[in-house]
Order: sequence, then C-alpha cells, then structure tokens
Amino acid sequence: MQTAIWDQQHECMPRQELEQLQLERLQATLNRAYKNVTCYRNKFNEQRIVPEDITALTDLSKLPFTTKEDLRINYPYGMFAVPLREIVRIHSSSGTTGKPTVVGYTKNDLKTWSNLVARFMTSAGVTHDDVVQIAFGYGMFTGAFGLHYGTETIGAAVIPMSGGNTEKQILIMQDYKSTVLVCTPSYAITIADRIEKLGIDPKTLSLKVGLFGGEPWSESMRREIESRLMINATDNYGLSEIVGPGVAGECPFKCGMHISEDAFIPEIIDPETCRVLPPGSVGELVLTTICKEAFPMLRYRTRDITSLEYSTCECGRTLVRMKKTMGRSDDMLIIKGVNVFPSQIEEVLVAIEGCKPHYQLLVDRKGSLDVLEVCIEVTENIFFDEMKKQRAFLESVEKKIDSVLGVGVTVKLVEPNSIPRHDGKAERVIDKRKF
Ligand code: DLL
Repeated sequence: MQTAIWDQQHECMPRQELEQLQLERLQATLNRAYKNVTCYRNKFNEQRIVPEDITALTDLSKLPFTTKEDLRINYPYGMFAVPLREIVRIHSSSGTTGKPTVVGYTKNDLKTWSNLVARFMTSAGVTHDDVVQIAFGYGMFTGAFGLHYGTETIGAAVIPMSGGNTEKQILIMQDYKSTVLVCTPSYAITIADRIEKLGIDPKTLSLKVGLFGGEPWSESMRREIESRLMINATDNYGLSEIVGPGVAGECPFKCGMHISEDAFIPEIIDPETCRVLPPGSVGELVLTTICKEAFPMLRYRTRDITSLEYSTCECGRTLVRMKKTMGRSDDMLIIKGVNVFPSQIEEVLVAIEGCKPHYQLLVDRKGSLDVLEVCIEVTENIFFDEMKKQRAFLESVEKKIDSVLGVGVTVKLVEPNSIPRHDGKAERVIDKRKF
C-alpha cells in the first residue's frame, strides 16, 4: 500500500534520534515553563526539583502531573508561558460543566499546529487536489480551525461549512463536489441518515475520505459509516489542552493512531496509583508538549484510556501508535462493582438493526443499588411502531446489553436527534450518583 508522508524527517526518524530530539525539546520546555508559569514553578518547588534534574527521558516520571483542575484554578491566562501580546489565537475546551479551560497559541504555535494536522490529513490520503468540507462548529472548539489551517497548509480547498444544518451540508457536498468530510463520527451517521431519507445514492457524491475525531467511536461504527457513505473513514485524536486535533492520526494501515512524538511525549499510567505502566499496558494517556511556546503542558492527564504500540508499522512511520480509546478514566462506570465502558454498549447497539449509535447512559442509585438506564435513539419506524412490537424490541436490546456487560440495564427508546450534542459530540454519560 502506497502512503504519502507529510514530514518524512520527523515521522520516520530512527527511535534513538527521536529520543535525543525529545530530550532536548523537553529540557527547553521545562526551563521555559519553570521560569514563566507560576503553577509549574510552585509544583516543582514543592517536590524539590529543578529543570536541570531532568537529564534523561526516564526522569520525566519525577515530574508532577497537570490536571484540568490546575487549568481551572489558573483560569483564564495563568498557565500561559508568554505575555498576552505574543498570543495570536485563543480557544477553549468544550467542557459542559464548570469553567472552560482556555488555551493560547503564538504565531509559531499556529504554524506547528497546522503542520501536525497536515500530517494526519496526508496520512489519511488527503492531497492538494481535494475539496475538504469542514462540518465541525467554527468557534472556541479547536476542531474546525485546526482542520481548516491543516487543509490550507496542504494546499487543498476548504469549505468552512461549520456544524449543523444537515440538509445544507448535503447540498453543498453535491454541488461543490466535496471529496473529504470532516466532523465527529456521530455527525457522520446523522449525515448518512439524512442522505438515506432524502433518497440520495451515496455513489453520486464525490466523497472519498472521512476525517473523524473529537469523540470515541468503535470499529463497528467505522464499518457502518464506510458502507453507508462509501468512503474511507479515518480516526484522528487530540484535545484542546494539548493542541487540538493533530496529536495523533491513522495511517492507511489503520492499526492505531501515530502520535507525533517529536511534539508530544506520551506515557501510560495506572489512573489509580498514577504509576507509569510498561509498554503495551492499558491505562490513562499522559501527554507532555515539547514544541509549544504559549501553553506548555507537562504530564497532562488526558483521562483517556488506551495503550501504546511500539512495533514497527508497515507505513514506514516510526512514531508510536495509540489504540482507539476505550473510554475515559472518569467515564468508566462502575455499576454494581462491574467496570463498564460506554464503548462496549456502542458495539452492541451498532449491531442491532433499527438502533442508532446515538445513546446516553444515565446512572443513578436506588437505595444502595446502582441502576443503569440506556437511552437509545431509534429509527422513526421503531419509535412509532405498535406497543407490542416496541416492547419485544426493547427486551431483546436489554438482553443483548446484559449479556455483554454482565449487569442488568433498563433500556429506553427515544426519538431520533433527541440526545443532546455539544460541539457535534454526543453527551454519552450522565452520572447522577455524583450529585
Ligand atoms: O475534541 C479536539 C479534536 C477536534 C480532536 C477534532 C479531533 C478532531 P476537546 O474538545 O478538548 O478537543 O476534547 C478532547 O475528546 O480527551 C478525548 O476524550 C476525546 N477525543 C478526541 N478525539 C478522539 C478520538 C477535541 N479520535 C477529548 N477518539 C479527548 C476518542 C477522542 N476520543
């Protein structure tokens, strides 16, 4: 399989050279963060360490973690390592509770970011000949602007459609002959539903590639999107605190997302003990930025659960691959003592005809017992079906979920599009036990 590479030098660097580069960049980042960010200086001082103590990559584990809470405490600009006059862009995270976290970029940061996005777009098969329709919401969310600048860096044409307005998206797709679709995977399903409802044959569209990210999605959801939109659906990962999209993306071999290790150092930790786990272990991803000027993040706890694969990839890139995330360490539900990841439920739903992969898990406590209710968006046919048929359908779904999770659940069928989305991302879990 031929695969184009955007930045051969950094994406295919021999590991020893890469590690040397990482160490140099890490040391420079630590010096700057220590000097310019009070939060980091205080944390280092508390642990009686100075940047000079970090002389090897293995010393990284001596450094304190940074959490979303640190960013909230230092809202809005307290974590910036440069004066505000050097900032040329501000974004914030899509948090739906508490204060958002604010992130800033210098001119150089924007250049670095655009190149990182161009990398994963190229590895997904996008070239300067493409017409890229961006269906992420333009605004504080990093998704749209990240992909927008990446597209321009490659030299492809951007259609800055923004999110929502699904019929217009489809019309533009038809008229402007978009070849690449950029959105969340759940919005890709919404688009596929509408295309079907409008009686449009996906073969008549020019779409080739989908660049999907911003939320977890399963392999079965990928298969569904690929067959319904007749495209190559690819995954890319990122978070606003680290840079936005552009942290990692898939190559044509789709065996994990290559993390741009020349810009970010990944670690996997046990979310309970916070110990660094050996290569291959499943745990929480922790990222340290080593190229960012405005907003360096040291050992940022992403809360995303995944594992890292260091074996060589056939595409020629030497960069480590992260597996599809299995959920978040703070999303992992413990129901009656059983660990439940939303992705497990999604796998079941996608395989059932009439269910959409749009669902929400409501967890509550009745007396001392945990109860889990799964709200599922279903097709209109099923939603308006006669009671008896609906009841039978509901029971069969409950049974299937029970058998996979090993815990009893109650299923509620809800109308299409009734589950709230934020920045196009479906809100998967509401845990009332916390409140
Ligand atoms: O979602 C950045 C982004 C935009 C990435 C567009 C890719 C495409 P936040 O809003 O800060 O930033 O949310 C970050 O979303 O910690 C993950 O839990 C989740 N996430 C992002 N991409 C993926 C993915 C953007 N491909 C949070 N698979 C992260 C699974 C993802 N989860």
